[in-house]
Amino acid sequence: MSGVVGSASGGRLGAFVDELARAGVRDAIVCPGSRSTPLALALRANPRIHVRVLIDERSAAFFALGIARTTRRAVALLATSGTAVVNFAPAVVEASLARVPLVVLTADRPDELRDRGAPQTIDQNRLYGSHVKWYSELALGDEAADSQANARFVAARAVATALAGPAGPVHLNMPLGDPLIPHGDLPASGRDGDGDDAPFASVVSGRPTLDAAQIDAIADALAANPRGLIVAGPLDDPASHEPIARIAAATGYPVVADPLSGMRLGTHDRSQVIVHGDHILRPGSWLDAHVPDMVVRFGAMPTSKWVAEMLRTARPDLIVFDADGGWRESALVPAAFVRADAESACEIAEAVSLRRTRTGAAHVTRWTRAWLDADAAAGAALDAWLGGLREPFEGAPFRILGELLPDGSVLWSGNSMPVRDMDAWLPGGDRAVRVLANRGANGIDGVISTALGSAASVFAAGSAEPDSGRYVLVLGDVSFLHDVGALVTARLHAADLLVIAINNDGGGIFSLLPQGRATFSAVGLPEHYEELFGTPHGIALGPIVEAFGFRHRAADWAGLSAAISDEIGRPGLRVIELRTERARNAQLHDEAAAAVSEALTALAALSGEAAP
Ligand SMILES: Cc1ncc(C[n+]2csc(CCOP(=O)(O)OP(=O)(O)O)c2C)c(N)n1
Ligand SMILES: [Mg+2]
Repeated sequence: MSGVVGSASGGRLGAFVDELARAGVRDAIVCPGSRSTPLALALRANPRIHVRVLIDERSAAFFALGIARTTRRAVALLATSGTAVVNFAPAVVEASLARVPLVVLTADRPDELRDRGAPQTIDQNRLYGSHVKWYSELALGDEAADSQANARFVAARAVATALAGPAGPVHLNMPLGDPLIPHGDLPASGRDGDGDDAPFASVVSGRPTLDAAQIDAIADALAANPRGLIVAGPLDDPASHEPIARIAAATGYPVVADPLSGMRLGTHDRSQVIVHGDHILRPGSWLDAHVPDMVVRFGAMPTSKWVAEMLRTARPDLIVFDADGGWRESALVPAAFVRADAESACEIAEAVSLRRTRTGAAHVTRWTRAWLDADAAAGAALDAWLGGLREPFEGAPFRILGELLPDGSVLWSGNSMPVRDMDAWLPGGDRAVRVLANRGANGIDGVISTALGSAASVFAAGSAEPDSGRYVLVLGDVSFLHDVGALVTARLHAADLLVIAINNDGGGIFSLLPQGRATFSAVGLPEHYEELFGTPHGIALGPIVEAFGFRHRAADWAGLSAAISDEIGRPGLRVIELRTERARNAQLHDEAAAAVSEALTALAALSGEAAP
């Protein structure tokens, strides 16, 4: 056995890390610490794993999440014992709910030093609770001859478990005894130098498929309901584009496409894609005349609250496709969950197509056209309204980016208003733009760190997508300040990321929610609105960004498009700041919604009853 690291045996640690690499891990984010030394060295010694060292575990974990999201590979994440481990928690939770594969490695004290007042020792046992798919302790201090095999087995299982659908985080807590520093060589990178690349343990598993009778039953239901709708929610899976488009084509169902569904932008068939679902599904005379009898959902629950609202009031027959066995249906209406992969979904489309051809039914019906007309009318109303605007509007960056982003770009949105504005304003198009957000737990934390990790993975081996190197993030000021530590992360690991910060001096979303300022005024407590929700901070972003050595640029309304166009594709981290005003922003959102509502009402009056 070549190479020894401390008493914890480099052979076993080397084997463990080598097996991570054999299972496909290419990136490791390492946070410095003493207890984790042997693992840090073992990761660093493996030539197939790109190690990045970040000092803030909270930011580091989101950075790892960003890489894993972007490359669709499991990323290893290492921290020393103590509170360092707890700082991973927000990103672990997001990874769990957003189905992102992370292998979390936490160094711990050996058993005899736990719960005895030893320094930097906390209870790390199952620390992330139900938010990880698998937890195990891996003690590598045992000198037994077969423990290399065990180390490899655990590494293989950790990566396979993180990747298996639904993907998610796994946690290995690793007690490491003294001495922690290496004596002798660093761990060997191969399995005792034999050059063999085969994983020690691997998984062979079947596709989730349906039999002919199951396909027929679903096809019968779809063919019998011409007034149907496909709702494509957040789903970052290029393999889903074709089945969704094919089911749409076969049924005539319009596809209400969440910006995070991947269906809005790309080269797939978008002929039935509805971009302005967030506007069209709002209560009104148009929707009253177009209530669907059947809804087929793909992906997570959509960003727009109006979809769930529609499901609750219309109670259509609901079919939810989720090959990974999820139960995501928060509208609480009766639903059938279909565990079918893309190929089975295409077979369903084929079966529906046959039925419609047999009965002579058209595929694109009056119903389909009515939705497409509404989408066009909503788009035209929004463009006309925006075109006449002489003051900054928070939705505008997404309209601009939809036009400007080239093939292979990645667009990230922060939570709160940016993701909602993206839903309302990001247009469709044929450029392959990947659109992402941390919508697992909708946190406003770690947003910049995640996008930095995503942008840094341009350099990672094996990125699954064509990559233009154009990474853009749009987020709010509170989210920016929450993750200001990401600027340290950006100093340590350069990434080409354009950040567009919408600075409305606080949480603008609350002005649009029921606890908005008007409600507080109505009960005579207007000052508490600002204190509890508005949270004005008066902090200028420019000096902060510049203090870390990055480029900051304030954009006025007239120059916004030119500023974005100018900054897209430049190297390094850049921040464009757009100043807006929260109360005025709420009014502008109402105005835009009214413009669409007016256009849709006119359309409803014109077309009358929209029978298929
Ligand atoms: C970690 C976390 N803390 C708190 C919240 C609750 N929250 C949702 S939106 C928001 C305000 C966000 O403000 P900003 O980022 O400026 O976006 P804006 O609302 O102005 O668009 C807060 C505090 C959250 N979602 N996540
Ligand atoms: Mg804000």
